[in-house]
Amino acid sequence: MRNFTCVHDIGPLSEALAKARYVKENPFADAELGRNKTLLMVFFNSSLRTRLSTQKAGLNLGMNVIVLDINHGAWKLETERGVVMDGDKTEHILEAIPVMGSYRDIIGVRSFANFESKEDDYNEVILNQFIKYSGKPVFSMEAATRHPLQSFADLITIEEYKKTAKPKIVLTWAPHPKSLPQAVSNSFAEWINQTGYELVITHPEGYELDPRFVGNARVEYDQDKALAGADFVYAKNWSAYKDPNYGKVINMDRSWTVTTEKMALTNNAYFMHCLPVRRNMIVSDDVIESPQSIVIPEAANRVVSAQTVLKEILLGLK
Ligand code: AN0
Ligand code: CP
Repeated sequence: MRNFTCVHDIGPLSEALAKARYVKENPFADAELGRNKTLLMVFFNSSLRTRLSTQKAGLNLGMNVIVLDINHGAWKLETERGVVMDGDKTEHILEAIPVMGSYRDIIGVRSFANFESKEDDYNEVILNQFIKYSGKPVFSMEAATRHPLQSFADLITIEEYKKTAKPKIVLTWAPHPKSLPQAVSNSFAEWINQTGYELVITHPEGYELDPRFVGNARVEYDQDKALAGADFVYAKNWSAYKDPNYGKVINMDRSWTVTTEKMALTNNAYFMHCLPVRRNMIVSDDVIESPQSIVIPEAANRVVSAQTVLKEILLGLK
């Protein structure tokens, strides 16, 4: 594997999950693989889990790790070609990317949708410039449309907790005061759609996701109906995808918050969320603190997904 930006880069999921299990059971088996190889992690946006788990994954593989926060300490970057740079941007991304490329062997990039142009966001303009101009393998640490390291960790977690061969998984929208990307939800749907598990996506009208990610999942506008019989409830907020409201919060209906009453409709489902989560907006204190909440093991599996991906990229360098 050279680049990792979506589910299709990892190969057959059964094999990827077997590799992840091996990594989880033998975290230091490949401590020589990354010797003298440098991992550079570039963040255009904040992070707690991705920052720590991906560094830990690189260190477990014996890599040297460098982290750069573009907006704290680096020069402000212009990303559009042809702009007269007489404003606050000091450096162009077209120089910055190959310079960064010259300092490392593998690069991870976090660059959220900025909601200024749906076309640029959905064409992954920033991530693709890294792929095109850095000359080195690139992996996504959440880009504009997907968060594949998260989805891989989510699926590893579902495999660990599922009680039936084909669990019912419900992705539910929940309210949030600020505009959030669709990336986590898009990506979750994209990965679960590859498994053959039952996927139901529920949200208020107006929050329809890009049909390319929804795929064959069932869309249900009644959250209670969607939750009936669920084995896993995956909560997430996202802003509107559909025009003319792209990137906007169009309602904050708190009747969509995942509460004990909502969880009672399910088949004693496990509760999942990628974190960070706003309590009592997305999920009640009671639900996130309940024994059915698996958000902490889910976050712990971020090391496993990152290490599995980095290992595959390192093997591809040989
Ligand atoms: C981000 C999002 O919704 O995409 C990152 C989640 C992993 N969340 C926030 O910005 C709060
Ligand atoms: N889930 C996740 O990616 O968290 P961070 O934004 O803290 O990295």
